[in-house]
Amino acid sequence: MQCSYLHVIRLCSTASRRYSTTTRPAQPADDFLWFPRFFDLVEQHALLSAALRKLDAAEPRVSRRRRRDFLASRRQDHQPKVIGDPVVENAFLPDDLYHFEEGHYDGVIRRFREMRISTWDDEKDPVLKSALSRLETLYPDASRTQTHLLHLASDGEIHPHVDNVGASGSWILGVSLGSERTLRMESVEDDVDGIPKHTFDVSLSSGSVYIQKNSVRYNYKHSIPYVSSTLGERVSHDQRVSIMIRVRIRLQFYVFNGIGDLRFPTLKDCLPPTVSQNEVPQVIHGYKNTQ
Ligand SMILES: O=C(O)CCC(=O)C(=O)O
Repeated sequence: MQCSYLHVIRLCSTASRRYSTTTRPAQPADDFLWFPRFFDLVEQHALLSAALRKLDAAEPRVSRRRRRDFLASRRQDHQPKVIGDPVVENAFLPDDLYHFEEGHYDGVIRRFREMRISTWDDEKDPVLKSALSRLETLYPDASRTQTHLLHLASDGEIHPHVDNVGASGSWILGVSLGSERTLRMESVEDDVDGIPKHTFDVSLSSGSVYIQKNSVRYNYKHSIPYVSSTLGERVSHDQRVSIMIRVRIRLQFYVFNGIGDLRFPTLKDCLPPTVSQNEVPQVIHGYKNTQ
């Protein structure tokens, strides 16, 4: 498949607070990659169904029963299951049939389900298998990774944060499936008015992939706002699932002190050498391990 790759769309200089496509912030261009149409519809369906199956299986029995009853009544109403549905969002059931959590334990995410996975149940599905292998070709390096699934409700949102620097390494890849949302990136560094010095927005349509690494991963907060228009009006969304792949922190971060004793790493040890202490992100967010 033809895979175009662009760095960013809509960059914003906070000097004017006006969005422009010409103002480039100091560093992110090489450290933010965006593949707007990486997966075709067939691959999106395979990835989304596999992700929903995983998330559904982890829910309380009562939620699973409600979904089964809903699907049975839909069959009785002779509503056909749509095969090869071109609308990926049709894979979702109504919001109230999922057990969305109201708030993340650190307050960053609202109205969501999430889980960490180590395997896919449908690994023999040839479409899923080839989609996952193609995705691997985008990984910035061959280090070990960890995978999270995150399902946002139609009214779900993610507040600005930098992913826990003690929990994963220098790059984060996100696959978007379902409703299109906006990813907002804003520099940790503020200008004199306390407003992020640099921001840019990226449109996350279904089948797109983005990667934030190095300077962007450590020096930019990311968010998925509920209000996504640049003019501030509310735009209605449907549900969205993201598959988040993170590189693991390497064990070399375990350090020895001067007399050779092993000690556990501190936050400072986990930062790459290029990130100085005054650039340590203010907002730290980590995942609850649900598996
Ligand atoms: O869903 C996304 O693309 C972003 C998820 C996110 O912010 C996170 O997992 O920390």
